[in-house]
Amino acid sequence: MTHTLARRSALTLFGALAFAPAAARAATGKGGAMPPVTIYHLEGRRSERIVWLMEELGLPYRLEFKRGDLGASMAAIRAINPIVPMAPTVQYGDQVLVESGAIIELILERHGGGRLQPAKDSADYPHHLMWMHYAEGSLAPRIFSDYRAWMAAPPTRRSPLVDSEASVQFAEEFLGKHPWFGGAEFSGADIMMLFPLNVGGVLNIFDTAQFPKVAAWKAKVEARPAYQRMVAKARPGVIPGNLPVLPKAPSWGPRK
Ligand SMILES: N[C@@H](CCC(=O)N[C@@H](CS)C(=O)NCC(=O)O)C(=O)O
Repeated sequence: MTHTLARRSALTLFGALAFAPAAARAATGKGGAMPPVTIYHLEGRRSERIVWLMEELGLPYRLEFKRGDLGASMAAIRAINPIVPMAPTVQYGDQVLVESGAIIELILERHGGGRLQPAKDSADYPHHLMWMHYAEGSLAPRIFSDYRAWMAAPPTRRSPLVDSEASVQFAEEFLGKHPWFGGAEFSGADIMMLFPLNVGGVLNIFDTAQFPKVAAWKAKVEARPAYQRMVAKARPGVIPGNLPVLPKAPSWGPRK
């Protein structure tokens, strides 16, 4: 009890609390009433995924961050998640959760009412599930490890291992055959895939000009009203603490 009160008063120190318009409504889904959800957020980071998801579903949430101040936003995360203070950290009822993919799956399974994921027995479901996991399991780690390698010393030949460029090429080829990472319909997989594809392009870890289908898909998802609402609430100004951009996007050409 004391702990809860202390936490609550600490949170009131943070200026940028935002509430979804639907917050007053009871949240129900397949799994019944949703417990209170607080999204601990860093602007421009992966926590945007959860805000976007909740906006797509019209579910209530409390958004916790200090505008333009990564240190203060991080302090709020650390207060409830001191060992792995990561964004997103989500308070779901009395549980503290990390891993954006798992949080998205949880919300969809329990409160999505069948929205934003293909039917389990459909041909699209395996694709949806693969991209849900590919985003953080394969793509993001390669983007960030290649970024670190190129910042330290640009390699002179292509690694025989699967690199960022090949990881994006795989996505490009899928989008040549399907409109969304969820298959025929927009799904949670599209929400998962945007962050690494955005970061990789912005930081010049791959050359966006080589991937026109990814570029067209990105324009389509960013035009969604729920995405725009997320931007207005969760990224209201300049993104603080951006990493330095690589001078030139490495390009080895398509992996055969
Ligand atoms: N796989 C995790 C990654 C979370 C993560 O690393 N988030 C970054 C922000 S985009 C973070 O909190 N970095 C702070 C740090 O690693 O200290 C997820 O998808 O939620």
